[in-house]
Amino acid sequence: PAPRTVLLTGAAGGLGTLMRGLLPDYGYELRLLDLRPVEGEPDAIVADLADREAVREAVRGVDAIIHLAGISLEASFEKILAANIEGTYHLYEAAREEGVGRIVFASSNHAVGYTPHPRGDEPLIPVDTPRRPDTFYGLSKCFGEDLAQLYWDKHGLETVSVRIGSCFPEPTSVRMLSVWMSPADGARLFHAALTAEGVGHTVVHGSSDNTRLWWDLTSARALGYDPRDDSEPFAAKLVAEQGELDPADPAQACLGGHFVTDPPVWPY
Ligand code: NAI
Ligand code: 15L
Repeated sequence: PAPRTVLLTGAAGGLGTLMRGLLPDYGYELRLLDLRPVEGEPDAIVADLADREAVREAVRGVDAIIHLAGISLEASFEKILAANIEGTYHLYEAAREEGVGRIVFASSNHAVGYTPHPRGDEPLIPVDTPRRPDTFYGLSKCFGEDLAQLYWDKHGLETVSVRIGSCFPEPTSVRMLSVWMSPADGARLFHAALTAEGVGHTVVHGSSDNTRLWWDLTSARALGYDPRDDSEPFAAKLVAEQGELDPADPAQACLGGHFVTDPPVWPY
């Protein structure tokens, strides 16, 4: 049966807030969790993924989980380790112990951020492109995807890992024209990931059907995802302001954009 009660971790964050607004229209009852209180949601569970007891209680009785909680940008290895690596492990353990059947995992383009983006007629980036994390953050998403594979193979716990591009109300850079996922398409993709049958562990690219698309959406469409949006209406203004991407600039040549060149955060 299709999942009805869904735990949304990271519910206070940007994407969590967008999805809290959109997913109830698909018939889901959301249980919310975040480290921070969720505005306007007094019943939301305020807990750290480090707290295994709280995480186990939070997953008890839900049909599925959308796992968004964690550090969403580059940070020190220690912080990424606690929130994204250990935190995701705690969530998977809790889901296994409580018999939750499926997790939709918010992976990221930064798991493969060093992949050069296609130019001209070059082929789209396939979903099985080799891992090329561009940060400790991206590396934690590689870990999450591998954890998901392990829990499928060993425990029969299903996951759809969504390598999200940029999910914000509007694209704000020329790069984002290629990787943008409109919030409405995000909700469509999460709904497809929750309801498609027999996903095992499936990796999909998470974006709208953008004119300037860099990656292949075949595995997402195979779940039943039917994107409706395209960033192109935002293109003229952004290109006029920022210019077209310069492939000779390392910060503009790869899928991960400036994440590949941003100063390291490790604490030297
Ligand atoms: P965000 O930073 O706005 O939200 C993340 C939320 O997780 C925050 O509310 C934070 O309090 C919570 N959190 C952090 N550590 C936690 C912990 N230890 N225990 C419990 N909660 C904790 O990030 P955003 O943009 O909403 O992204 C959500 C997820 O989607 C993240 O996992 C991010 O890596 C992933 N993602 C988002 C993209 C986007 O375009 N928004 C692109 C690619 C991936
Ligand atoms: C991500 O993984 C981040 O969580 C988000 O804030 C954006 O930076 C996005 O990638 C992106 O690549 O634009």
